[in-house]
Amino acid sequence: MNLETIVNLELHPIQDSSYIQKCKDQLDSKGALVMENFLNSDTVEYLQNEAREVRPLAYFCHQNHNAYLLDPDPDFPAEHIRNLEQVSDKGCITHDQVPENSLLRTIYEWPDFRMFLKQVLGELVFPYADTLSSININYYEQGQQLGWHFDNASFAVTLMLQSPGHGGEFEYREKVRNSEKGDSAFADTEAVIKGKLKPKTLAMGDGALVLFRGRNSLHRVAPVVSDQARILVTLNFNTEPGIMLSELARMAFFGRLA
Ligand SMILES: O=C(O)CCC(=O)C(=O)O
Ligand SMILES: [Fe+2]
Repeated sequence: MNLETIVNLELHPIQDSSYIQKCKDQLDSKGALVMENFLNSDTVEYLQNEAREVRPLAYFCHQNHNAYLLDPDPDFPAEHIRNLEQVSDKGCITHDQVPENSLLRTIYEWPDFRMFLKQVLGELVFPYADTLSSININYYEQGQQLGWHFDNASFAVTLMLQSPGHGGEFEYREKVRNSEKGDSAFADTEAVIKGKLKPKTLAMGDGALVLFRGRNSLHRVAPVVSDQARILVTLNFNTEPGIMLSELARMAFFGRLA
């Protein structure tokens, strides 16, 4: 399979050092990089069909969590922003359920793509050592959402396969906290979640590749309103080899460990 026919290398010359630098500058200054039409339209159509075919295998989870993705802190009341519960519910197809010959695997394993990520992120990228976590297809169906949170991981790499008709926007506010300095930023976190500080919306069309730094940016996927699901692939990497996703996270998101 020729990668030139899968991704739009004319628009996104990911092997070109000046293009790589431009992407890095954008990610470093904005905390997010949206590469619209990264996938060619035939690839989008192929992957949408594939995602619809495997949809019956998806595990749908429903979780309550706080914005910090930590166990509740008993020093604060339940309604304090430290502990205030957010709701997340979505379906997920795991790496082992992605068809063997899927173009998602081709892209994920493509050495030039890995090299591009490594240079733009300034971090090493390795696949997960467990069988479930490297490539995930996520379905947000009518009424489903991802609650406000800060990521544990320092970066996320996603491919938008099908944007929802209504709702399902990716909303965020950059640099709310400084986790490296142990700053939880309760006041601003509460202001965003309670609607007093307005978030931005990150627009992403079908076929967009998105790089996002979510550790200090508060973000969510708003509830999907239309009956057209939001289908988004997460391409998951570690900065070290041999790492598995925690058992707690695998049970929560996939309903099984292997
Ligand atoms: O669905 C998305 O666009 C982002 C998902 C996300 O924020 C996450 O998985 O932590
Ligand atoms: Fe996130």
